[in-house]
Amino acid sequence: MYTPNLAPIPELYVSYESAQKLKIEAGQLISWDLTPRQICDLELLMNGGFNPLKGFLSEADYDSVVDKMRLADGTLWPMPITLDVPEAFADKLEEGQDIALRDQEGVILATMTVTDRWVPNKALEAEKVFGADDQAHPAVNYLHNKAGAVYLGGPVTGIQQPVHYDFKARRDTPNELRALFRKLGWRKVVAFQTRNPLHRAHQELTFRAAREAQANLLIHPVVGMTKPGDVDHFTRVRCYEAVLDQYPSATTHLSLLNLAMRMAGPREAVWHALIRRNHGLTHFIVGRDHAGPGKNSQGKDFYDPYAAQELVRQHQKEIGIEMVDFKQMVYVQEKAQYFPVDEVPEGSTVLDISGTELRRRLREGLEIPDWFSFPEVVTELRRTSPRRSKQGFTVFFTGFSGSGKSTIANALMIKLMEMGGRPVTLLDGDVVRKNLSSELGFSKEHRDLNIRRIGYVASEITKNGGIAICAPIAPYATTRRAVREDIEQFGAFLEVHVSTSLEECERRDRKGLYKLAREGKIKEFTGISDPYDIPESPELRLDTENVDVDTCAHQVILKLESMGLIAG
Ligand code: PPS
Repeated sequence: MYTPNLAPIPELYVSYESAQKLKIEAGQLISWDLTPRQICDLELLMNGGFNPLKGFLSEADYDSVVDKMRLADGTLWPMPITLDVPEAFADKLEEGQDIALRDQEGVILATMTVTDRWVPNKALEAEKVFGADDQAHPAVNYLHNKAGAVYLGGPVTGIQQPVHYDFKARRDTPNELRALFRKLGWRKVVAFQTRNPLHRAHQELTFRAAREAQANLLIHPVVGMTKPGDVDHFTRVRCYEAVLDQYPSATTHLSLLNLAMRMAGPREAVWHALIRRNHGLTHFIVGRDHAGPGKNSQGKDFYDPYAAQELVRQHQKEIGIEMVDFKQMVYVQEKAQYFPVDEVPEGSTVLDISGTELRRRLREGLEIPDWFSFPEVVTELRRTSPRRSKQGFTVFFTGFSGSGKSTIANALMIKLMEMGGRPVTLLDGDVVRKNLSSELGFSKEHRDLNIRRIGYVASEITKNGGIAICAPIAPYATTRRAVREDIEQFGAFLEVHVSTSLEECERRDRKGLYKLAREGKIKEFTGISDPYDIPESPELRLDTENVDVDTCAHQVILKLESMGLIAG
């Protein structure tokens, strides 16, 4: 049943000569600049990783995939692969029209014939595909806050692969892997999917899986998009390379997969298995909580930790790949060895370090024991995650005009400069509007643009080890969240709600703007004629009434200390 068919899989690329011609013709077409996630999807569509898909899903396929994990013709396919665009772009198109798909530098990667265009029911997609319309789920958050309002569907004609400048030698298309397995005579190969660095528990799990299946091993980490907050793929690949010589080289291969994960647990596991089948694998490891997104907004797991195994088990025949399932691996002290949690000898001492605990230890520069990981991996991780007191961070003040944001932000900046150690930059609302956003007004669209610009600058400062202090009104919760996500990839984000009431701000009316707003002479004025979403759970809420500026700024310093961001 699982004997591999290693014949080449269909790709969507045209020949080199046709591609050269098509590229010139496609220059005349309306073009869509693909988002990072769409580039990942397109690469796997074109190289056969998403076989049997021939393009972005049509409406009928989408409806069927969302509803029952199958294309309209009944073929198993659990994940909607859709080309989301803003309404304004979709309005320019006619059905049947060809468009060019470009990467972020403008290179034409493919053309697509737009056969379908529709407005999806995103809440339904969230419920059905991800199990809940809860924005604590990264893919649901993406769906509602990043993805365009309209989906386009239609067949894709591949012109060229997306360009990668990193780890070129470690990237293989499905057909390259199939050819490699043919060449090596590997008839059985088990894939290990991962988005984390490899520690000893993973190594033991992969050894056991290969032994159990009597198969060769493909370490097949995802380097496209993973869960926000994960260790970046550059660091991870250096970690994988560091432990590769712990594996028997004659039976192990490391290959990188440019997949954009959705963290959809059970459905994602079925999808991963299909992708691995397309890459010529015969076996696939599914562990505990495969592609789990973490906790929902009620603090509970989105999926049962073994639901993914169950769903893959039900479909493995149809997929044509055999699942190798594993319980969580834990370290048994007395045996100095790893065991699946259900095989631990009775009465023994079990040790484990969770992902959260590992991140804490790295952040705080604490010991990471040898039984847990390899010294080379720990060194690599420490290089990219210096302890918190050495990392950059952003303090983001939000509140009404005249609430005191700028004054407190200024005081905080001076205090931090007095302490020294890291460069401090203040991105004050008014100052940013003069220098970065002078052409913008106060519509929702313009405010969002303004805040995203501030977020972008702050994320660059944070990435490079500095302190960014931002002090705009930032009235919209979704925009604040997006900025938080951008920044948290690189360092801590401290949201400070300056909670001075509207009445108090209006009473102070330091710039005389509230009077003008009441008179209707300033339109769209926050709190008067424009909304303000009160932050639900900021890291700090400052009440400025009857508290002086110095005390407010000091409260921020204390909070930063408690978060380990500045040495006490
Ligand atoms: S936003 O919503 O975050 O983009 O606003 P921000 O960039 O912080 O700019 C706010 C400052 O602009 C002045 N101003 C207005 N604020 C709110 N609504 C309207 N319509 C408006 N028009 C001008 C106001 O002085 C704000 O300064 P602060 O420092 O917040 O008092």
